[in-house]
Amino acid sequence: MMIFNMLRETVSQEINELFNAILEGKAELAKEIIEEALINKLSPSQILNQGMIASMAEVGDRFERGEYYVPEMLIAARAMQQALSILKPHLKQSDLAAVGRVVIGTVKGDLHDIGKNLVGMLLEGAGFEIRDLGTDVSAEQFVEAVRGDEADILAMSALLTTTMPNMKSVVEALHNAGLRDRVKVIIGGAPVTESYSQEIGADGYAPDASRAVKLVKTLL
Ligand code: B1M
Repeated sequence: MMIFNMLRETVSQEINELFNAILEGKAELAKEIIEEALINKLSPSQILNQGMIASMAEVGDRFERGEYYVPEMLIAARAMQQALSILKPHLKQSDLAAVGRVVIGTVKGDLHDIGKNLVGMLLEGAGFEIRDLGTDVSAEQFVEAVRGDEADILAMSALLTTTMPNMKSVVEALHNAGLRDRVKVIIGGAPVTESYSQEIGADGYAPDASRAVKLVKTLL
């Protein structure tokens, strides 16, 4: 019992330290803690969800309360990106040959890419071939990528209420290009909802990266 309690304390201490390292933008420290946590057999999903994603949510809350400004958000985001690169190999679930092609990007006007990268990483880990168009992707760029890559899935991310409507423009552009029936469209990101997905005629919405993988598998 005593050993079990000590183990639980170590786990929560490492998660807390990781949470704070990302919050304070300490990339090197965050990477070291992840390496240590993996050695101590913490699960990659626990590290990701409790230590990293929770920390970014706190960054957002501090920004809303006026305690953090854009530079602090940016520094925390950099720490998060670098820490993710350490975790990436551990998020892979299979080494299978590609089971489908996914074109992914963050919509026009939007520079947030951590959630989008995470979705891409987990899909790649599940055996999908990913073409990442990056951020601030126009409707024309999405359409051209679908046409050229013969993608099975078009995956769009938006983090701002002001850029979310650009998802609708992409669906319309696909219709206009005669490509809508050739590809399944999925959407996600903090302000996005299931009902918005239905409203714009997307094929599905996922609230997080692991459910995006499940959704893609279901759609294909
Ligand atoms: Co900005 N930002 N930001 N930001 N930022 C938010 C989104 C905000 C909610 C903060 C807040 O006020 N609480 C707010 C948006 C408000 C709104 O629209 N309602 C905001 C704002 C206002 C802004 C600026 C306008 C600030 C300014 O300049 N005054 C500006 C806009 C710039 C632009 O894009 N044009 C801005 C800038 C930035 C930075 C550049 C500094 C930085 C981004 C750096 C980067 O991404 N490389 C940043 C950050 C870091 C954030 C917060 C703090 C964290 C976002 C994040 O990475 N979360 C964010 C606050 C928050 O989200 N609570 C905030 C972690 C990530 C794993 O979660 O991306 O939600 P998320 O992804 C999730 C799910 O949403 C889902 O899966 C992931 C989890 O598994 N998901 C999908 C995401 N995409 C998906 C796609 C799918 C399926 C699921 O299928 C295709």
